[in-house]
Amino acid sequence: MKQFLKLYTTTFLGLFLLTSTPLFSMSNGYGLWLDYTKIKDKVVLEGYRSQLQGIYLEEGGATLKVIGEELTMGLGTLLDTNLKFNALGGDGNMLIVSKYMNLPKNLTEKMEVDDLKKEGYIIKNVDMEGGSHVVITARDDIGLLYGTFHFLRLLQMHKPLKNLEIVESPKVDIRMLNHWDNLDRTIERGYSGFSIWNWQTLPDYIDQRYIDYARANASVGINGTAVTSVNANALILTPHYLEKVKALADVFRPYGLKVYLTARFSAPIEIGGLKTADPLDAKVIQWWKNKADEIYSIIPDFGGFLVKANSEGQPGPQNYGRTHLDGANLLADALAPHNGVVMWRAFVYSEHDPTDRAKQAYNEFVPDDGKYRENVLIQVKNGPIDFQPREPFHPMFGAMPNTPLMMEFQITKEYLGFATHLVYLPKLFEEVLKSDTYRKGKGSLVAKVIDGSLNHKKLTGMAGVSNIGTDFNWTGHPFGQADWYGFGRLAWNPYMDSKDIADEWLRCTFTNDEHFVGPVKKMMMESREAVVNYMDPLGLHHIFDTGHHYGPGPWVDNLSRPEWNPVYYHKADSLGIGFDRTKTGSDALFQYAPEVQKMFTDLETCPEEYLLWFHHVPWDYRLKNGRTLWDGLGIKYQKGVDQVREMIATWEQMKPYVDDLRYKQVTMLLNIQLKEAKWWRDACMLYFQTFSKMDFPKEMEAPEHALEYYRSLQFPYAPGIRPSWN
Ligand code: GCV
Repeated sequence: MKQFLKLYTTTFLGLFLLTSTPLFSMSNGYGLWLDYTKIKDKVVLEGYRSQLQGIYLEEGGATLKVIGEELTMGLGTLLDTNLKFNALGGDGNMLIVSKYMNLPKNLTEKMEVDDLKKEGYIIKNVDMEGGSHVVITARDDIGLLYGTFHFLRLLQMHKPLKNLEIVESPKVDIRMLNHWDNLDRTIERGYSGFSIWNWQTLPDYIDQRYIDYARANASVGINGTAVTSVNANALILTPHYLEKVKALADVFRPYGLKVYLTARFSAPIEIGGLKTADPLDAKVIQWWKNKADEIYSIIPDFGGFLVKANSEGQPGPQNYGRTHLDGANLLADALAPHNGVVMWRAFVYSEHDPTDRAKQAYNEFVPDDGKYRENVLIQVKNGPIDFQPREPFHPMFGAMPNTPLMMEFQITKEYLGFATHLVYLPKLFEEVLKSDTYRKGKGSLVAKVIDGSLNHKKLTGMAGVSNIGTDFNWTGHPFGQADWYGFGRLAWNPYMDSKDIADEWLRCTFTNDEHFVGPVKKMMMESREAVVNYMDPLGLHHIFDTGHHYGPGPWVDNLSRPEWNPVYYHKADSLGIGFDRTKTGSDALFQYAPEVQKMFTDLETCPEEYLLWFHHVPWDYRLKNGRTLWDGLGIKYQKGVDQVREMIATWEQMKPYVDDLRYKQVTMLLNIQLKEAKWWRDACMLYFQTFSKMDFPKEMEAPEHALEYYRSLQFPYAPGIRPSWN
């Protein structure tokens, strides 16, 4: 970690002069969850020192070298000692890191490798003559690297090594970040600075950040990255840029991180000089084939293409009267000889389609189930609209048994308070993954679609839209790191409990002190419900202010496309509020399995979290607690505000356990969050009151301003918006 600090000291000297506490002498967040510090607990430290007296590391290429460096740095700092790298066979308790086939026979005999898959690993304590060893073994180098990170995490968390027996294999093949980074270094929906990819100085200048980025991803098992935005620029596919991408791929390779690119569908015209991008045109077909060959000649382990087509103005096959199927298969054929994949996004909706936006993706894709090439994955957002604080799971999950469907989560908080709100996203991710699609009876969880087990899919994947930028601590909010970390852990194993992930992250990032871990973990776990309460309670959705999505805008009704207007989603009127998606309304519910339809259709069984997502309900409708819908809405908004107050109270108690810098940062951010939670409550309730004409419930605090004040707020420079949308 020291070298990172040194590197950034110079850059931040200016900042240092402005602050009373020198940034480079304290934990500033750059080291993420990998900021190994010396173990202070003497008993734990001595235990580890006697258990780890030397290291045997098999010889090998670049990944083995990375493992050696990580162990030297990690163990050197955690145990405050310089462990020697020894040959096998001496006396003493050793850490042995070696691929299975290279272990001596007396050790292989003790390893159960039948279940061990590609990239998987075993960490096992083996007592033998000569010592009690900890063995990290795998089938491949990357498995050893992942095992090494897991092993170091055990030490960071003060876990016992005695009798250790861990067998881990990833449940999902492609575990990747999607960067919505533009070539000019702005980031669509990015709130943590600019893009970390400096295209101007690549390929000659390798920023230390690229290496640290790869290392951080490897530490949680992320093995892919699409470095450019889905609103793609065709230039990334030109030789000039491919050389730069190659430089990144070379840095990432030892860490098991593959590069993917976003492919602009009209690239054959824009950079290829063709007159058309029609997917059935012979010249277009040849152009993509040549392009794929060219990319692989430069980057032999290139992952493939990620494509947004015919969505929000992006070009696509439908411009030529063709289908998504035609487009996806065109690119798949070009990549297939090189084992590349196409991730074709299902986030499509059209202003020319008057049906409920929530229904459009399913209608476009499901009829072609089974017709996609084997190397195509359809990438589906977790819910049918767009990364709202809460959405029901996307009806496509489970509805295409003959096509690999991969998950797209959003790690950056476009609709969850940007990088200023503390909202622990793995809780949201877990809720989606554990949702039951009922497609093959009870227990057909979304997680089973994603890991391929529901329909025996060979190719599987999970993507997360990155929240990473040039901010010193990568993610702006110190707790945003937990979302990156948690995404990686869930992509590795979609059945993990988000609470366990929070526990790991807190211990590795801050401290093992239970006085800290307990309350802060509770705060993180409750933070997701808090944001739902103060933004979108009871199934409300997409009532954000225009374009930038910063703050409330339930009144917006003047955008060119109907489905871009919040009024389209809440449908408040004098009778009530909510989107009727039952048979009497858009019938979007029809797209779910009968059991799910039934549950959401019946007001008795529809969970209140989804009430206004599926139903238009009268203002005086009685909720399960006997209160009217109107009162219930106000009570939820108030609860969200109160929950943020509780978060602040919790954090105030944490001062003794956190470094000064992060303590202050989180304190300031929580206060912004409180201010904005009140803003949401007041703006939404005042606006909805113009329809309900009812008094606020007694539990709700009086709004601070009149509705007109909230309606007048403008934020022309709110971050993260595409310049053309401003
Ligand atoms: C990259 C939403 C966002 C857009 C984003 C789009 C997508 O509409 O607001 O910024 O574009 O989703 O996922 O393609």
